[in-house]
Amino acid sequence: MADNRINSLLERFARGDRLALARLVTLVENRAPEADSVMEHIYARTGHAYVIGVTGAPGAGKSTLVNRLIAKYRGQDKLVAVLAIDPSSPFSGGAVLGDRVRMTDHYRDAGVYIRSISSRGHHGGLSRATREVVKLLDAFGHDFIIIETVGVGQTELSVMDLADTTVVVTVPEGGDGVQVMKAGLNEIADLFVVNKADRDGADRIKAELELSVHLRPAEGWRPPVVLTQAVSDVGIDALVAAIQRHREYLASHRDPAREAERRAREFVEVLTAAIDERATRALREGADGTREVVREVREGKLNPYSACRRIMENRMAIAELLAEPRELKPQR
Ligand SMILES: Nc1nc2c(ncn2[C@@H]2O[C@H](COP(=O)(O)OP(=O)(O)OP(=O)(O)O)[C@@H](O)[C@H]2O)c(=O)[nH]1
Ligand SMILES: [Mg+2]
Repeated sequence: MADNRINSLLERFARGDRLALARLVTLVENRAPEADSVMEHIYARTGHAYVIGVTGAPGAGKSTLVNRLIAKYRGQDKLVAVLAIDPSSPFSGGAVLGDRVRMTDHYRDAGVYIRSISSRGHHGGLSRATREVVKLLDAFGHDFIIIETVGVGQTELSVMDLADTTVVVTVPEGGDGVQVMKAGLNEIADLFVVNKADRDGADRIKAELELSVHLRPAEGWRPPVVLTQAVSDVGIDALVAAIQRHREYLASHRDPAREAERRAREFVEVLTAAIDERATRALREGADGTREVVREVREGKLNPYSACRRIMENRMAIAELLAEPRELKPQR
């Protein structure tokens, strides 16, 4: 039954049905039992999209800037998806768009897909959930995927690992350059934007950032600093050009060892999460080989370490922990 529903969603997804995309995103974000099969199914179609991360202090103008970027890429006939990491809505769970992205001008455009994802409540971690949603958006055929996240907090920032180009947005306000250094944003930046350049002090923070860039090794990529006024659509072409230059730099400096490492890490994460999920469910549902041990633990007769050893040393118990969920309940 469930399989039929998923198959029909996947078929519609392959035909470009945005409702099917939305359903699959929800399913993957919520770690539904079918999530891994969905990922397995769509994986071969990923690898096409370019991922841009946009981060910076609250209110720096990230969303305004993202709106402008969308307009530029739509002007090039590209398909664009935006994923807003929303720390302010722990309960929306991605089903409802957060207020912070509602301001967008592109709601009615079928070439733009906008989604918010809550930074809270992801058992397997926000960066994993985001990576999987990004892969879905990629497989769907988006050319650009823009991830907007507030640059405070490790959880929110962890998603910037997924970006090919990370744009750090600053403003001329007092000491923002120093804040950027403190938050470690300068280390992840491939590109700096000084937005609200209509205000005083933009040149000063630009100089500060350029100075910090010169502390980087000379042979690597040197993040450029771009002045923008997102509200008035000023400087956006320069930003698009800078992103393009970084993209070309990456293409001509590919690092196969790092790519291999990234793939291996992803695999370990997917596998350990699958083991974790299965084992947790089996223990909760009382798989045969573990029931007695769990009972003794609950009664305080067995400490968790001895209990763990007893399970680890029992191949049958391990096999039952990792069995297909449906195998747990014998059908009679
Ligand atoms: N003066 C000026 N104001 C700007 C500029 N760009 C954006 N703003 C304003 O800054 C405010 C915040 O803009 P947003 O785009 O919502 O900022 P944000 O970084 O996405 O905010 P959060 O998502 O809440 O962190 C809005 O009132 C914008 O109109 C700019 O270039 N100059
Ligand atoms: Mg915003």
